[in-house]
Amino acid sequence: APKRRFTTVMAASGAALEDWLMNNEVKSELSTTIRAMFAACKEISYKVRTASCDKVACFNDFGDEQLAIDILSDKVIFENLTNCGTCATASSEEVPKEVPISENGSYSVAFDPLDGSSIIDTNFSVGTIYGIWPGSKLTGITGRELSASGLCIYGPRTTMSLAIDGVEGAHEFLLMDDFSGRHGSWVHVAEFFSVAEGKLFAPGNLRAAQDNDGYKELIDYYNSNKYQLRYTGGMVPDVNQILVKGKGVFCNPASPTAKAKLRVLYEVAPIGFLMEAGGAKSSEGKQSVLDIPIDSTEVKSQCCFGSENEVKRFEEMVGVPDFAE
Ligand code: P6P
Repeated sequence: APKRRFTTVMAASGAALEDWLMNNEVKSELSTTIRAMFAACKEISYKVRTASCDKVACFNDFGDEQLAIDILSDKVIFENLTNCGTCATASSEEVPKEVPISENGSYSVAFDPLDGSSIIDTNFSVGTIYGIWPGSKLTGITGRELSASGLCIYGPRTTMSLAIDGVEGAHEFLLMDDFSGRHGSWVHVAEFFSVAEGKLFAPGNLRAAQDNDGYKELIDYYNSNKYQLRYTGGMVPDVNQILVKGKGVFCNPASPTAKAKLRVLYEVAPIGFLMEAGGAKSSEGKQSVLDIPIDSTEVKSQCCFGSENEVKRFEEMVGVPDFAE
């Protein structure tokens, strides 16, 4: 497991985000977009801990009931990206926004501002997921073309897991926070290059096992081989644990009555890019999730992320049922 370099949240000894981006020779326009996402997530980290998580009796463009914090998080990200000259944005909370094409914008960002917000009231960890693509298109693309992707985890600590095309590994940054929501700074504290075999499993969409025999057999295999169950229902911490622990498997399969619910643009592709950069494998049942054509912002897919053997087991036992959307 990676050696962490911080003793307390206020005394991390890693490189500051800006220095780390420069040391890794990240192109300035990509660096600007990445830093905008870090700034937005820092603000959301504060708001998640202070804003109301009441339902606001309104629904997003996809019919999901929204919480005040959903809308707040979406707004914070959009504002930070607009200020940094992004070409286009697409949020899982609303129909794609085509921001005015900025004269110096080179990237477009798709994001799920607060994934798992339905479990905020239980005080479970939630997160932000984002993918940064070159150019101004957010459809007619695949995860293979990603320039960068990240996961921010709002848990007991706020951390960001980030992968950048051309920079080896997945990287963890800690928000060294004075908890004022204004003065915290991001420092690099760990890097991940491999996901080994290990008996930790996070089985999503469990109801799909009722009419997906392959999935039922896979769950039976995990149980009879004494795997550790580690599942909260929040995709961000549930997949991030596999990077940090360097082992295990997360899956969210489909069935005729429990269709694929995770969206490729906002969740599956950015997470696949990050996990594969961190040494994991990914699959939608027969191929890497990075090869799924993103023909619309709403394309959904089953997915699996984990060590090579665990992903292979998923492909052999679950595969791509003909009903998977
Ligand atoms: P299930 C949360 O709403 C979410 O989109 C993901 O964060 C999470 O992995 C999934 O749904 C949970 O789905 O069917 O396992 O409860």
